[in-house]
Amino acid sequence: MYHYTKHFINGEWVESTNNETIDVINPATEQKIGTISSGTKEDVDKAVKAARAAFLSFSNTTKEERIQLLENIAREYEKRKDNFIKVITEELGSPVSFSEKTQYAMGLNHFKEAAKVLRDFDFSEQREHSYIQKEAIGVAGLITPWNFPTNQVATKLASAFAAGSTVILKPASQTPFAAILLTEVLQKAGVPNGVFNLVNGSGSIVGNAISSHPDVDFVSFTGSGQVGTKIMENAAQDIKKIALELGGKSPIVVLEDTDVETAARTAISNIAKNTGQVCTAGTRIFIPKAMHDPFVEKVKKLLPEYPVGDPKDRDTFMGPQVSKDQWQTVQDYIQLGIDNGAELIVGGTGKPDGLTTGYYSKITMFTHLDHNDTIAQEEIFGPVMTVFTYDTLEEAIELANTTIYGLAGYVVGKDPKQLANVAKRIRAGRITINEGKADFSAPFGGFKQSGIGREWGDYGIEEFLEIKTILGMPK
Ligand code: TAP
Repeated sequence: MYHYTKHFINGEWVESTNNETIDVINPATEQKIGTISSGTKEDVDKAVKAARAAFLSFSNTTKEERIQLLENIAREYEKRKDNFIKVITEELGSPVSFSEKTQYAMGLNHFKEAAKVLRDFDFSEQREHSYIQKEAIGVAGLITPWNFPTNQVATKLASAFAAGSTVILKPASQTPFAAILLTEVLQKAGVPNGVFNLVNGSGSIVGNAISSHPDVDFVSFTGSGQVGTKIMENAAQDIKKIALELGGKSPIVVLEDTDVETAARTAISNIAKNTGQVCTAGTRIFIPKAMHDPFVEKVKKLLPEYPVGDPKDRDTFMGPQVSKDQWQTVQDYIQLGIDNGAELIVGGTGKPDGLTTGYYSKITMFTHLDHNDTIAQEEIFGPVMTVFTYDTLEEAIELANTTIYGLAGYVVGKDPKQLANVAKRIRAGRITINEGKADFSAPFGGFKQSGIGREWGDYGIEEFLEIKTILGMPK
């Protein structure tokens, strides 16, 4: 049982100003695995004060000192590999193989990448008549979701530290323990007192206190559009800079030269990965009309190769939803699809056979529905896909772009010209062609209602910087 009733402020674990706690549930067992403190506005005030006091010295550290710090963090993180995998599997229900290859690895890569990028990063530039200086933005508030507990936190921390900003982190209260383990990593790596502060608690209290705090200079948020709007409203009161990484309803465009097995595997793995709780998941697939029936048959045939079940089992491909609420949300969307007359290819409501305990959903695909239907337009954040056919690529691209979101997109096929053409025309921040190797130096973020700003690599560092122009600078 994990029991953390303290917050990490100014380099030490301190008592919360509130005795109340929040229970954390393992979604695979439905059992309580621990508690965290339900922090308050006063706890946030203390953390902001510590971050402000540490800012002057930390923002004046050299680039080399911060590279060293990021490398120390990566080293300490690696030492705790097994602990990270265990904790993420327990609190999120992420299958152990996914916790290792993706969840754990992504967190590590952000620290390594920031150290690498920093070596060639220029914080100043001499122009003919001006000197341009980039300097740390100040105190940053980081508010993160539960779906990638180390990735979401690490990308923000790595960029903040690389820039020289100090932070207050509020992780999602459903998955707080990976962030607590990360706090141990940062302590051991020698992050100076006050540079990193952690306040646990609910979004409506702690998150709200951070985004409305007059002494927080920048808020970097990842999560839902509704909360993103609230953060924008709060930030507007004192013209605080914000970066928002919100939801998506990403398209997968399948070209006619694609073999049907590739199309079916791309579809299933996209929605089943992390139980569909992925902001970049491709959830609307567009396939040539002639491919529809073979695609449906192939999906049915391949589905047993993607087992749903106990996250501790190495062979499990898909675990449970993160919580009972999230499970209910997914069920409601599936029921809505059925009620509106969409046809089920696989899946449906209820739990998969034999899984009575745990918040498990079925991998679900719908076909023969209208692209304007709610389940084709709203982010479900579960293993649910909608299938559409097209006659011409023009039609596919137009429908792919008919969404309020613009986070990601996928193109699957062989013809290089068509692949590049479709990739360039999807209005979204990250397009993947076929397998598309991961690149932690490439910017991550969305168009339209998928967000504002970019994370990862040098673009991520830029978010934590202010730009100053000096005219008449003595040379
Ligand atoms: P959110 O409610 O947006 O939660 C994300 C983070 O914001 C959590 O740390 C949350 O705290 C905090 N928060 C909640 N209310 C806040 C407020 N008023 N002010 C400041 N911070 C606040 O997302 P969720 O409930 O976890 O998931 C709901 C939906 O959001 C999902 O179904 C999915 O569509 C979307 N979502 C998107 C993403 C990405 S990566 N784009 C990630 C997760 C969820 P607590 O949860 O601790 O209260």
